[in-house]
Amino acid sequence: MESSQLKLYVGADFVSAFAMSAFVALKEKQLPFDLVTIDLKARENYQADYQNLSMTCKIPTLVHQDFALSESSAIAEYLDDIATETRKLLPTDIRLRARARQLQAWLRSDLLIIRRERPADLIYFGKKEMPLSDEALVAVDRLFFVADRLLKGGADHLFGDWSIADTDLAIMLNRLLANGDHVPARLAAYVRRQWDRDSVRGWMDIERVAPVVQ
Ligand SMILES: N[C@@H](CCC(=O)N[C@@H](CS)C(=O)NCC(=O)O)C(=O)O
Repeated sequence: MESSQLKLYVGADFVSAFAMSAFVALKEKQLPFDLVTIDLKARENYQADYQNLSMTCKIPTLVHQDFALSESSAIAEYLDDIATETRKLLPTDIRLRARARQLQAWLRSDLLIIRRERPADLIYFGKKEMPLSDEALVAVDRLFFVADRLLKGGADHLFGDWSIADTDLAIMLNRLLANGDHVPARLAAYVRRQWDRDSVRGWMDIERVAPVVQ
């Protein structure tokens, strides 16, 4: 495919879990792309130019030639559709692919309390001293149950070969692990394996400026 016109719009702070997922997807597909930053604090994402691209005013947005697409999981599916010659981001087996989509949808629509109490920026800029609330602990238990059920004993990945759902799950688990919260050893090892991937290292290696604490 002709990928020279791929652009990925991400937040200028490079902390969004969704931007990371789209970035990792492009890297795993080995597609060259330009990274374009949007200053979310300056509300650049609400300016007309970006709204016209994204519709939703959210990052990430992928631009491919004259087509713009937001929503990180939709971006991964689109990349699999346009670049068939490189590694698949989602499993090829119909049921495993459905399961991967189930997990992706759940991670994006539920567990908001974990996202609130353990925001992704702590992965880069240090810990939150606040203990998890009782409500968050219930969500954490459910997260561990789902992860434990899907990650078969001894398996490196959720669905046989690596898939983008591995990155999405590892990001959610790393909100806890990076903060020093308890994560079962097997799941902690899984997160570290995911963090060892070149695609994830590529994201982690981006230079970030820590926010000024007021
Ligand atoms: N479900 C979307 C979530 C995207 C999202 O919430 N992006 C946040 C950054 S983490 C954003 O653009 N926030 C800016 C704003 O709402 O003003 C996805 O998976 O891409």
